[in-house]
Order: sequence, then C-alpha cells, then structure tokens
Amino acid sequence: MKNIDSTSHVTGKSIYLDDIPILQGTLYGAVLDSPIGHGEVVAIDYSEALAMDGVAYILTHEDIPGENQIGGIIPDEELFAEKEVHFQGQPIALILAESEHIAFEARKLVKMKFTEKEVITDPREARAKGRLIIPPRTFSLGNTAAAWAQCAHIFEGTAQTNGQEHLYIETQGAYAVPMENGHIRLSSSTQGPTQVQRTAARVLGVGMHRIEVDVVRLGGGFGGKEDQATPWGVMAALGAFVLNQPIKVVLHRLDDMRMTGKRHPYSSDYKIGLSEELKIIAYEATFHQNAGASADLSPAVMERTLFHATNSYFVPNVEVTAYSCKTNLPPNTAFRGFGGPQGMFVIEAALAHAARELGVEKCILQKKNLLKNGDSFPYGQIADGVGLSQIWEDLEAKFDLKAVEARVQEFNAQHEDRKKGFSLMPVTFGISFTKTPMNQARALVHIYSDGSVGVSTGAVEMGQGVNTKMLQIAAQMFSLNPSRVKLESTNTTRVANTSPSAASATSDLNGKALQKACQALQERLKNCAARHWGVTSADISLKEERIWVKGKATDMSWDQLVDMAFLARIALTENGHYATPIIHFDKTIEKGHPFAYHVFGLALTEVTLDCIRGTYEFDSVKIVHDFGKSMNTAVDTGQIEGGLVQGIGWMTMEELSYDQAGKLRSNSLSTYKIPDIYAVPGEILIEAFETEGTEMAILKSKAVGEPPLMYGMGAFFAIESALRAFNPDFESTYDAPFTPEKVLMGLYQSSQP
Ligand code: LUZ
Ligand code: MOS
Repeated sequence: MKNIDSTSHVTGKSIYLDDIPILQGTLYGAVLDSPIGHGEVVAIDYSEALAMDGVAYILTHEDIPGENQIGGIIPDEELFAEKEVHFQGQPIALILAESEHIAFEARKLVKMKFTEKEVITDPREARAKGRLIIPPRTFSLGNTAAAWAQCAHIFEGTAQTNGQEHLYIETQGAYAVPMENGHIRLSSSTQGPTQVQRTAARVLGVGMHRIEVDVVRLGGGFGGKEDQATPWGVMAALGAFVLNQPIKVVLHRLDDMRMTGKRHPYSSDYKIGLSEELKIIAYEATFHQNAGASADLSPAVMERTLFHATNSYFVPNVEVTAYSCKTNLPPNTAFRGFGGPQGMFVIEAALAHAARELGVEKCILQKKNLLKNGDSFPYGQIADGVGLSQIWEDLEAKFDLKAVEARVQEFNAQHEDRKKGFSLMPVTFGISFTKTPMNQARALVHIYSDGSVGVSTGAVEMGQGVNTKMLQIAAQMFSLNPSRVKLESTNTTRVANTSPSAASATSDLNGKALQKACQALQERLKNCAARHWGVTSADISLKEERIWVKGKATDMSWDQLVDMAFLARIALTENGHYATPIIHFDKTIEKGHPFAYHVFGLALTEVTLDCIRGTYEFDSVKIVHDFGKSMNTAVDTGQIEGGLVQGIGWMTMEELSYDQAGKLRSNSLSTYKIPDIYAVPGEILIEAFETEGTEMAILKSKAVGEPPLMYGMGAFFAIESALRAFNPDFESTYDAPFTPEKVLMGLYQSSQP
C-alpha cells in the first residue's frame, strides 16, 4: 500500500501547522533571545519595542502564573531567562504583534545589558571544570584491566563526531487558541504532544486537562521535535492564557537554527586490544557528550551511547564510561539514532585504527568479531535473532564483494588522480525506549454505525509513514477496504499520556495498542453475528467486508453486522492499551533486558575520490537489511534511503560550527551544507535479509526509523580507505565529518614532520 499522504503531499493539500486557518485577533510572536553565551541580565529595556505601532504585548518570565520551568528529565531549564543566560539563542521574551513582520521589527528595538561570564563550548573542558549534567555512568562486562595482558595488539586513540542540525523542512511552531474557562487548544509541530501539554500545564499552573494539544502532521522531526517543540508551544499557550487571544509562534529558519539544540557532538577516547587471531579481547572508551546548557534529553542520549558502544561486535571485556558535559551551547537533543551512532563511531574508528596498524583490511576485523546468538551485550541482554554472520555472507554473495574489491584495486592501479575505496558498516540497534516506562501506548477506535472506522493513536505522523501503517493494521484487522478507515489527528484529549513518537518504536507501540482495540471490537461483533446465526463466535470470520460462517460467505455485509450490533446496543468504541512485555533495566547494576529486540544490517559503501580537489562521490551503497517481515516495503525502503543519506550528510558535509563565544557560525543553509540530490549515492540497493521476524514487532515488521542512519557511517570509512590508496602515510584522526577540506589536507599530509 502506498503512503496515504502521497497524493495530498504532491498536490500541496496536506495540512501543516502553517495551513491552519487563522482566527481574527491572532497575535504573532517573535522570540527575543540571548545575544551572549553566558552572563547575567543587568537590564532589558522594552520601551521602544512596546511603543511600536502594532506591538500588543511582550511576554516575559514575569507573566508566568505557574513555574518558569520546562526541563523534562531534570528541572534545569527556564522557559524565559530570568537572571542568567546560558547560551546564545536562549529565549528571554516573546514579542507579540499584529503581524509577524512587526514582531520581528520590534525585536530589533529591545535594548539588553549583561555582565558576561566565562563561556565553555568544549565538553572536555567542561568535564575538567566539573560541569556535568549528571554523574558519569559506566557499563562493563568481564574485566578489561586483567584482559590487556592477554592482548597481542593494543591501540589507543581519540575520535570525534560533530553535531547535526535537524533541518526539518517545517520549522518549529505552534498555534494556541483560548477556549472558555481558561482552556487552551494548542496545535503544535511536535513529536511529543503530551510533553507539550504537561509542560504548558506546569508553566500555566493549571491541570493538564485544561490543555488540549492537537497534531495533524509534521514536516519532519528527526528527533528535533521530541523535546524541543515544547518551548514554542508553551509560549503560545502562555500568551493565549494571559491575553485571551490566539497566538501563533513559528520560528524563522535562522531563529530555529540558532535557538534549538542539535545532535550531540562527542569527543571520545578508545583503547582496543586484539588477540593474535584478531579477536577483540578488550575495549575501553570514554565518551564526552557535549550536552549544551541544560539537560534536555542528554542523560537518555548518553545512555544509548553506552548501549551501542560495541555496535555489532562481541567483546568479552568491556568498560565504557560516558560524561554528559554542560557547555554554553543550546541544549543538544534527540536526533535519529539518539546517541547510538556516536557510540558506534568510536568502535568503528578503533577497528579502522587497528586495521591500519596491522596492515589488514578493516572488514577482516569486523567479520571476525560479529555478534552471535547467545552472546552477552555489556548491559546484560543476551543477543538473539542475530543474523549478522548470515547477513554478511548474504551481502558477499548478493553484491559480489570479491568483485568489488578487485574492481577497486584495479581502478586504483590504473588511476593516479582518482582513487576508489569501500567500507562495510554493520549495524545493531536496540528497539525500545531505554526508559522502560515509556514503552506503552494507546489507541482509540470508533466503528461508526455506517461501518466506517475512525482511528486515533498516540503516533505522530512526521513523514515517516506511521499513519499509513496504522491504517493498514485497522483495515487488515477488520478486513475492510482502507478507504473505510480514517486516521484522526493525534490529540491529547482522545489519546492521553502518550510517549513521543520516537525511538523507532512508534509503529510497534501504537500499532499493537491498535491491534488490541480492533481485536476487542472484532470479538464483540463476532459474538453478535454468532448469536444471529446460532453458532459460536469461533465459527465466524470477517473477510472483505462480508461475514463468513464456518468458512462460507453469507449474504450479511460488514455494514449490516455493524448496524445490527448498534441496534443491539453493543459498544462500537474501544481503547487498546499496550505495554511492551519482558523489558526491564536496573540502573544500579547497569544490567537488564532493555530492548524488545534488535535490528541488524550491513552496508557496503563505495566511493571515488578526486585526489586533486579532495571531493568525492559515492558510487553505490548496497545494503542487506533485517526488516523482519516488512508490512510496507515502500514506506520501509523510504526510511532506509532517507536514513542513509542523512547519515552520509552527518559523516561528510554537515559541519556544525560555533565560535569561542558560543555563536553559531553555520547559521544558515549557505554556511551549513546538507546532502542534496548530487550527494545521494549513484546507486542504492537494498536487499531484505530473509528471516522469520519477531512477535515483538508489529506484524513481525521490525522498526526501521533510526537503524539505517548508521549505514551512512560507512561513508567516513570508505573515504578513509580511498584516501589511503592515494596517500598510504595518511593517519586518520577520526574526526567526523570528513569534509572535502579535511580530505584534501589528508591527501597531502605526510608522516614526516
Ligand atoms: N527517545 C527517548 C529516544 O526518550 N528514549 C530513547 O531511548 C530514544 N531512543 C531513540 C530515539 N529517541
Ligand atoms: Mo527520535 S531521535 O527517535 O525523536
């Protein structure tokens, strides 16, 4: 089934926040933000801005009836700064005017005075100064200290990954409308409607029941709207509450880039030890996460770095420690992969380093150390359903790895100014929110008396196709034509207490809740039909909108059965609740079974380097991916292609840059380069790994949102291999992204001082 939004997307009819009709009396907000990285507010003079024609009001912390606090995991973040600012771009006030233009013009008239304090942008410096968001955490297995003695080869080094701007096409925004009795109806471009609702209630000092959050769809999220859609939604709600007027806040792209957090940059140390047979015996790593000025989701992101520190390999002795370092940058946040990629990069760098020093191909080390069924992850979960060795062999066979190697060698022997390289990038990604209580969801299903169906879940459509999957599930459960089912907006008054659409788990959690609701309704309808036909409900089946009795079609249609049930006063509405079974985690010992299952896969990336210019093109990426049993190959293939290209962007061209004062220098699309159509590999081939799938996944169709991003990491190592074909002296510092400038320096770097 194709994506249910495809027609309305290409005809421009899909509704986003900015397409919601504006009510009379709406005021528009421009966020006033800190121009300095760290300091104390001395004075702010709003008088000129307030005097401007069309300016209605300026909201500040003084207008907050509840708490001036929006921190989710840790209460360490003000909605509007009061006395101290901690990063450039931190919100101080919301200027409300009759038009967006006036609000932005008025912002320029505000005069601010600060006393400046020390700005720290480097996570290692923050750690040295004791500026940590939470105490460090360590995951361990075996005993690394004792294991080094058994290692024939030990390598140590550092690795860095830079941050990444989400660059959702639709910037952050919200529209709040005051209803009666202090009730606010809030449309928000958020992945987490409940998070926005809860935080608005806290800031307004009212119960959550007074705030209704509604989401039709987002123009992209990628994690950037898991937590950071909240401030703008809360500001709009606060304005509507205080002024009793509708308030619209939509960030200009430059404001969005400056004010919001991004993927966490990491700076890490590794030590890896191998046996004579090239088995990894021990691995240690220390991760310095650049958290920015407040916690946001950093502790959870840090945790996932530890979970994925050994990626797809079995290592018997592991000790990995992570520090969440508080700096004067915008609070960094969720981004597709959620710390996992940052952890994986370091062990991939360590293996590349070892391969270089040992004079073997990196893929030999990778293949020798792949995780197998029954191996323990450092966090105690035992690997099962692992097909990594099989996936590797499939890839070798399906994409003729030997021929690729030969072709690359031959090309390199024949060309001086161009070199090819390739890499293999295995991925093992755990599916579930690492915080166990978040793994729950609900779905509300109405069967209308004409037989059509309305479905509400906690899932937010952000372009990933979750609504298509939900619709498929309901249509399949009732055996209805998909046109008989409507996916409703995501709304906190219909489905409450939702987890954000995140962690690749949205279809699993909401889909299973939906299945349960449909099952209950189906049972009720079957019982009704059974009474009518004088049989048991086990004799009844629903097929293609018709009622079947003992395997034979009757003349009763679905619509007639629904009508009959309605007249018999049977409930045609059901709420399904799902909580992932089995999973648990004990932080006191850092052991447990945090993931419902893992997704596995392998990518083969080929690149051609221009050794005069330092530029490169990816010839192909060939992937064997573990979909389980994909319930929608079009949607799932789209997720793989998008994730791959986003990962390649992170690894190669997206160069986030702050200056010493904490000012974002890569502040627009002219200074921050994201992949365009020319950056997409010439060929992307995706083969499904043949497997039974797992009952833990919806319809055995495994989660596919985040895992493919990590295939993009193959780009870094493919470039390294091509670069070394030109300059065998090149020693990588494993500092991603591998921009053409860095490649060019590497091509002509010499090992002699
Ligand atoms: N969000 C979250 C996530 O709150 N917890 C997670 O474990 C997670 N994992 C991936 C992406 N978002
Ligand atoms: Mo996400 S990084 O699954 O919001």
